[in-house]
Amino acid sequence: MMTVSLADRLLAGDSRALARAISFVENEASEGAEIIRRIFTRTGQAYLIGVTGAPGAGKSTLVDRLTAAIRAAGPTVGVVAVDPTSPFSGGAILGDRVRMQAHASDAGVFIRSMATRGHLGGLARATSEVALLLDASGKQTVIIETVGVGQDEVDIVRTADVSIVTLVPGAGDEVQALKAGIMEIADIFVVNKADREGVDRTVASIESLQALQTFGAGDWRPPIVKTVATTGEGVADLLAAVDRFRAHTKDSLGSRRKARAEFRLREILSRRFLQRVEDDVLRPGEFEAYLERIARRELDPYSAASEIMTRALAHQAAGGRGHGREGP
Ligand SMILES: Nc1nc2c(ncn2[C@@H]2O[C@H](COP(=O)(O)OP(=O)(O)OP(=O)(O)O)[C@@H](O)[C@H]2O)c(=O)[nH]1
Ligand SMILES: [Mg+2]
Repeated sequence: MMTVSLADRLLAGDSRALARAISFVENEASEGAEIIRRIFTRTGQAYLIGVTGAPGAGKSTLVDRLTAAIRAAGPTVGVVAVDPTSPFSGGAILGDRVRMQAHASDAGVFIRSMATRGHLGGLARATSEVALLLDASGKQTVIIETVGVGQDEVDIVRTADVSIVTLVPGAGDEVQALKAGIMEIADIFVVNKADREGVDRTVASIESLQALQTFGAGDWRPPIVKTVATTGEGVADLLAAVDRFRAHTKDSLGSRRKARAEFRLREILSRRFLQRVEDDVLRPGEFEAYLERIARRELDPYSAASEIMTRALAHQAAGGRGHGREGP
């Protein structure tokens, strides 16, 4: 089968095979799932760095600098970025071209931007699967850049081996607004655009939120690193913070990866289960009919779910024949 040789070439570090496999995953083609199946047991070698933050915070610029700094230290780097089609980056394609140029002569770097299209859940899955492909292809560090808006993307970053949250000066209100989310996911804070006014106020507002948290003796207290991504200032400090975090969490990496496994498995299971229900258990149009009844308040969603579950189990017990009990 074609995916066998593609997977083999990818595992051998062939970057054209990698690019091809990424396209399958991105397009949600069946070959993508097949390749993931083939390579999965060979993954888990790469250290996964998640970078999130508001649109235009300078994440891509920072990731480029970080990539260069990591390469200078030795390890190979794969980057998967969810670049929204924003006025900052000019969209994924342009973003890719500009970014690849900076590392064009370096075979140890592979950068891929994912276009934001379709549903976010699918994008989050595709992003984490591309990270797997980069890992399988031998990239020792994999950086995932996402815009921290959707829950799915936050989940992806949360389950990286280290999560970097990028803020910018003058984002005091933003810190407040995001506080529940970011305080929970940040292992390292970056205040980028430190060449701008208000850096210290932003640092202080993060610190005041940290003051409300309780840190035990051996607990990691997320450091706050000031950077100017455009010049590279502070990037060495950021890399040092990543290395310190990595050393600090050496023993708990397993539980972090288990959380990632849980996210992955639950996501696949619920998607598959739903697909199965829609394809095999319900007749065409029936799912829609449930939705309409719920919208009209004739049926509550809990009862609808119970009914569908019961029908799915009956369908299973009957050896997968027919459409369960007669529908609504
Ligand atoms: N002054 C200043 N500008 C910066 C700095 N870092 C990035 N920028 C600029 O900010 C703009 C956005 O940078 P990006 O790296 O594309 O930001 P991003 O967070 O990846 O943006 P999206 O992916 O579109 O959300 C660009 O014009 C950068 O040149 C910085 O440290 N200082
Ligand atoms: Mg970007």
